[in-house]
Amino acid sequence: MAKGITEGDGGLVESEVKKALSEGSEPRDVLVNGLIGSMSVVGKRFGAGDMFLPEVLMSANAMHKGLDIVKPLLAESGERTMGRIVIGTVEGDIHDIGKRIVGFLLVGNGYEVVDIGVDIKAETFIQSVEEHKSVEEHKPDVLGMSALLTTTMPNMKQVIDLLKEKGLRDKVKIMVGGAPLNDDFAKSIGADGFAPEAGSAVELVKKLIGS
Ligand code: B1M
Repeated sequence: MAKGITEGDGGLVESEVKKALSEGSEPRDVLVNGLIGSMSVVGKRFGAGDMFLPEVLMSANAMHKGLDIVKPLLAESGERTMGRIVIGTVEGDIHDIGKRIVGFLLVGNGYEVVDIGVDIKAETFIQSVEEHKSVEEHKPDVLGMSALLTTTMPNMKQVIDLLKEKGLRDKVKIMVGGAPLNDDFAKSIGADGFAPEAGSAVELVKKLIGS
């Protein structure tokens, strides 16, 4: 799996994921230790200048081949809907791997997840919270925002400020995440919580909506 992801070979990732599952590995284990673990190697190499953007993109695409297999299995293991989470990556930011993983784990833990995509404008996040005015009628218990760029982090505050302006802030809990964020930043923008990785995002949601 690691070889497939680091070399951007989606076919290899797909066959290794299937093999691991058929040999009895748990979908969550394949996700966390196989796919996420391998992608973090790519992240480190990219950060160290040992990999370049086109290669990283190929790795990301290869990882998605594995995610697509694991996602429905995580969904199956969820027993019931414990709450609805709308999740998206903020405006100007197209990173979606981490956000998708957070979504998959939430689904696997019984939550309904509506992933509204990447490069999402503040107004679109707001529409998802407004009752009866939602673009897709998905009024959430938790609004999750992801940002991977220091330059797009401030766009999270824009969303929260707009919610306040429209008198909607108390209608939804807000969770933020993404590698450049931390607790202090989350507090400073008025979010209800920050999750450093997908597992803690599930725990945070449980805490926020008491489920
Ligand atoms: Co980009 N990129 N990238 N990139 N990229 C980073 C983030 C960067 C740190 C790389 C570096 O320089 N070392 C850097 C940001 C620097 C900064 O702002 N400080 C960077 C840059 C600069 C850029 C571009 C500007 C590069 C360019 O064009 N010159 C460009 C920006 C495009 C844009 O968004 N407008 C860009 C583009 C890309 C690709 C398209 C090539 C690709 C994204 C593909 C995709 O997502 N479909 C990409 C990738 C893959 C990366 C790295 C290598 C890996 C990110 C990733 O997927 N990690 C990244 C370097 C790195 O992280 N070391 C980098 C794996 C993922 C599982 O982890 O996303 O952290 P992560 O998610 C975790 C947690 O953060 C948390 O849980 C997840 C799972 O545990 N989490 C949440 C995330 N969201 C959450 C939401 C929550 C809760 C938890 O609640 C709502």
